[in-house]
Amino acid sequence: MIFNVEKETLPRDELAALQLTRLKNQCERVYANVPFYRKAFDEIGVTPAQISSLADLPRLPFTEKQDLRDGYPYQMFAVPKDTIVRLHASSGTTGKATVVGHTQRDLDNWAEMMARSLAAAGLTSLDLIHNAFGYGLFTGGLGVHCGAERLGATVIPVSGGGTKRQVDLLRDFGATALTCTPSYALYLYDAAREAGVDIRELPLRVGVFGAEPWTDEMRADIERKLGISAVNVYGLSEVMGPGVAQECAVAKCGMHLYEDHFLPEIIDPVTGDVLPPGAVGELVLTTLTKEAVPLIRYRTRDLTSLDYTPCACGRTHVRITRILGRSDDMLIIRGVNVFPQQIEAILIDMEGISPHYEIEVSKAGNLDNLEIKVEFSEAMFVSDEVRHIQNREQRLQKAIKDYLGVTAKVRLVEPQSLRRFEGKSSRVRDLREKK
Ligand code: DLL
Repeated sequence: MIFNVEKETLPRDELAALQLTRLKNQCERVYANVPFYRKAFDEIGVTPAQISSLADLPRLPFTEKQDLRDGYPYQMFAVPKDTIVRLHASSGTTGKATVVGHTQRDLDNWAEMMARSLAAAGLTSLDLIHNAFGYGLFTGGLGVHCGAERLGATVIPVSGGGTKRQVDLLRDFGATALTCTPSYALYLYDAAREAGVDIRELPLRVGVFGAEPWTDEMRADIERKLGISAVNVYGLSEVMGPGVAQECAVAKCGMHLYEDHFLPEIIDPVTGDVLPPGAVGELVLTTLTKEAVPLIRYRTRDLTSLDYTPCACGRTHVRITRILGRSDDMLIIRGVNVFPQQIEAILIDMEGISPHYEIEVSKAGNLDNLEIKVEFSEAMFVSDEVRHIQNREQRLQKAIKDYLGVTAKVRLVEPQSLRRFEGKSSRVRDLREKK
């Protein structure tokens, strides 16, 4: 079902006209109300009045996460504080938090986009949504919650944590949809098995997963284990939260980005040049309707590409392909660029291996050392002999060498021995000194 047929299937020329009107308006507003933008526009000698076509977008300045940190807490706000009705913040791994405010209209738009997303995932007002994204400053919980209510579905605000209890709730309440990180879906599966609950026998039929990178192989694994259809939801707190882009259940081929609210570009992360459709690079987003904290050309650091080919679902909005990683997550191992998702795809493809892994990069003398620990599955643990384990380790090492061109030491470890995550997973440890 398409939640907002008018907006989600707008012919592309009408969409472009709407975007231009909104872009001009956003530029006027940030120039008038946010000193950071007035200075940035002045420095490159552009005034909002000079923007006469969408092709002018690359002339505008970028906004970086650091700019939001520097403006902590309220300097990027474009509206008086008394019109802010909610604050969210992302803690980030380094440095200060970034604080994002929302006006009532911002929250209304967000709820609508999230409702569009849940509908695109195949949900309706008849569904019961077990929302295991964390509630709080993190945008996942409340973002999905308000979207579910806007759809008219029943939302169960479980939040993160208390995994045993979550299994009971899934079984007793009979949720038809699960929303959480993909790694937590697998964690729930393990916990359910331990409790003797087979999720496949429950009414659960749809999973909407996001907030961290995952692969098609992981999707297949989750769909098989939980007996559901799993789709991808994308978003980031600086720009809004979950529901910036959503994969449709019809095609499962990239995530429709709500272009009536966001203008996407793909740039070369090193030069900043705009890349053509289809090229992989960093996603840059300009908000078109945000009132409280509008952002011009925000560098997300997420690597993806834009797909403008028509989609079987009938939505006209561009699709971003699955996030391949973050430009700042890329590991350079003996000169070779490697993304953790590439390693994950190889691991999950091998039979007898569970999707739980850890990547550690260290220095041995001057050389980079890559070690991957991955759990073998319960079934293999019970049945396998030591020599089979060694054989699998060697096969994985060879596959990694063949596909990625790096030498890795792979160690298969016992089921349940690696860390589990209730929110976003963190599977990479880089112990090398940063220059
Ligand atoms: O993670 C918002 C969100 C909540 C999205 C729930 C989806 C579901 P932040 O904490 O600000 O916001 O983190 C944003 O998470 O820049 C990506 O690097 C990553 N991310 C989000 N969704 C996906 C996804 C939320 N579907 C950062 N695939 C983003 C890969 C994702 N990475």
